[in-house]
Amino acid sequence: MSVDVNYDELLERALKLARKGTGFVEPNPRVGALVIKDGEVVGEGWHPEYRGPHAEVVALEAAGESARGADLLIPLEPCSMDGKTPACTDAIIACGIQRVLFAVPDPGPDNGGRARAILQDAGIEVQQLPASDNVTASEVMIADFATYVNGSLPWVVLKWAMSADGKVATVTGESRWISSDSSRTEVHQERARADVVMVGRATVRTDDPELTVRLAETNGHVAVRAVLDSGLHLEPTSKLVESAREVPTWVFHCAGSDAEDRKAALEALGVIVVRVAKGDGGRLDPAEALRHLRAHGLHRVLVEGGPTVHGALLSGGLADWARVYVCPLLLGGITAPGPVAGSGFPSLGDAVWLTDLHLRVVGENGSDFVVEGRIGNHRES
Ligand code: AOF
Ligand code: ZN
Repeated sequence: MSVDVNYDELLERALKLARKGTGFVEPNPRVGALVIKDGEVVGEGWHPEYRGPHAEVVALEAAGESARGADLLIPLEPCSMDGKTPACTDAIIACGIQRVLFAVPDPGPDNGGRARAILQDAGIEVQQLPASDNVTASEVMIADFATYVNGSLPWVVLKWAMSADGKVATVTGESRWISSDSSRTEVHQERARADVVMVGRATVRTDDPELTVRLAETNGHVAVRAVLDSGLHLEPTSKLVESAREVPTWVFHCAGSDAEDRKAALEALGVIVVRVAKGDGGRLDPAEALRHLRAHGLHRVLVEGGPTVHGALLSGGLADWARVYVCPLLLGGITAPGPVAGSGFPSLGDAVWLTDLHLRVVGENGSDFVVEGRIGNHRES
């Protein structure tokens, strides 16, 4: 049966699905996929989260037996190498897809341009969709990923919880339980998704956090815990150090030879100590610490404070995404800290803006608000 199918409209639908992964999949690309048979969508899916299944696989599973002889439409060329998940080309071939239509070639050095030959060898027709507004929208959708795969830094997510008057602690420094139980569960899910959970040394001193996943499924994944500690003064009695043999714990510092004893003491307890160069104000250069993480295959970093670390990462242009929990309480006090320290951005023209904004309410009773978005330099027009 020959049916007139508007693939550009279907691409728009795939992009809409892809957008559902925003904030959860990066630095991987947002991808949506449709399985189409006789002009009807018989399966659809999207890449739901970092380390989760690729969109193609979700859509093919949704289609089940109907995938045999069907078209698969995706904004991005399918992957053809085993990575965090098996190659999608294998799944496409195994399901009996007849034709693959995609909008944009993969911009990465591993997968870029490989799928066509593999699929064609298996007797599958491959078509790149002709230029259109939705093809351009597909390019925009994967632009961050394209920059990312060819760069050397990990994707950095800043997360904080603050009162409705913008404070992360009271005037006396109490800070632990500002957000609701539901928000805390979300944070554990975010830790389970991250390759690295990072804090500054001041946060270890004040909160003594464990930074492990206790309120969410991990599927066996364990994130590295990283501490930025310019002077290498991390307390050997902190929970992080005490559990360093069970959970990988890395400390970045830029101290000199006077830190040798402290370094040896931490290493004896199982901490990985990494020296990086000095940056602004005699503190460690956070870019070097981040590059070190990426060089070790760690791509998604969740930063859980405190204000000094947030300030340093924002000033250095090193933060990509902010997830802010706004909680319905007021803490007051001019000296109560806000979430971002450092020297600030002197004029409104220098402000850092969040774009691609997402707003939601967390918890069944609507206890906290989440404001999240891409950290950029310009106001979204
Ligand atoms: C995704 N989600 O839905 C699709 C992707 O990081 P890996 O090993 O899971 O694989 C990343 C590669 O897979 C990368 O080249 C990307 O363009 C391709 N497709 N990635 O994260 C998806 N379809
Ligand atoms: Zn894939």
